[in-house]
Amino acid sequence: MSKPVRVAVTGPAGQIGYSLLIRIASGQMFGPETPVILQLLEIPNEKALAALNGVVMEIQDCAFPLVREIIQTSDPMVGFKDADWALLVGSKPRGPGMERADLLKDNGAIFVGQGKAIDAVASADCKVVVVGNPCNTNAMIGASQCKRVPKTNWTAMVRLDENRAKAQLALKAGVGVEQVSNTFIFGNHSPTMYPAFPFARIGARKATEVITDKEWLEGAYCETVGKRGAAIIAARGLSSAASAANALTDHVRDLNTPGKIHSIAVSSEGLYGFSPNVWAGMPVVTTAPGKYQVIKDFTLTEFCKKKIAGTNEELVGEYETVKHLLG
Ligand code: NAX
Repeated sequence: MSKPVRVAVTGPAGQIGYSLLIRIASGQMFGPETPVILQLLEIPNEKALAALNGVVMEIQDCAFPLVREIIQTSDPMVGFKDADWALLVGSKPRGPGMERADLLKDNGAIFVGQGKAIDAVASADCKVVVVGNPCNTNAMIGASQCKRVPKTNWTAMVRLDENRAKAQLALKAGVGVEQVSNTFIFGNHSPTMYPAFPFARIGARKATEVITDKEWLEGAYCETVGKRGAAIIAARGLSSAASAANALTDHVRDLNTPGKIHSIAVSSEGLYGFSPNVWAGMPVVTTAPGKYQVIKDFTLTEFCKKKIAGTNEELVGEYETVKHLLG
């Protein structure tokens, strides 16, 4: 057994939290040999804290052997104390009549506070994953507050989009998902994202050689992946939760597994035609546990450039709305 990993989770009483905590506690995220200390940070609201207490009772009732301790708090300085990983799931949902810009500003303020708290009390090498939307821009805001924790330790989650992209290609080709690889997501976690099918592979072949219906790839495929979240809300009456928790488990596990090739949203540094100001989904390879490098050598087709320009425009708009919050 290795040393316990301290995992801070925000929004643990929410929908995603409910599925996520079981995955962490059972060993699916950090492996069957790694004990965990759960540091659960909710808002100081009676209902949310009571719901969190119920979730904690359920984790206790699972009698997971890897769980060493569970901390429940509404104080970020306690929630993030010495955290090795901080999974920032909690955020304010978009209310009726609320403009996207207001959502960006309200959530931006949350990530200013959490970024400062992480920098003050988390482990100096804490890995931070942002799920709460708008996740790309929230990660940019949070990372900008940090002087001690490196910016490259902050990532945002586009893995749910990658998994959706993979599943849609497998369905169309009539193969198992295990045959599909390199389904990279470029850009924002929003309908403007680009699931870059020209780089995808099905078995040993390019996906575009197996699926030759260009109109479907450029049209229905991109649209289905981009609008999958809305389709789930329409069908279920609630947003994606179990699949989001699963994707976060994949994100963290692959980021801890050297050699894994996957998509995460990071500071773009101007790569692939993105503005250097924005945080964008990119293909990366994990180089060491928790460390990655962006894969820079994919050649963009004209269609790729057009799609990246579209999602970049939206990200630049988000940056302009929140730039006064950057540290
Ligand atoms: P819920 O509304 O069910 O739960 C959110 C929880 O966060 C609540 O318990 C709330 O009290 C808590 N919370 C709010 N502000 C907080 C703060 N400052 N500190 C700590 N806790 C706080 O939402 P849920 O369905 O769990 O979704 C959570 C977030 O994930 C949303 O922003 C959602 O948009 C986002 N998603 C992101 C995805 C991605 O791929 N990046 C996909 C799934 C999901 O839509």
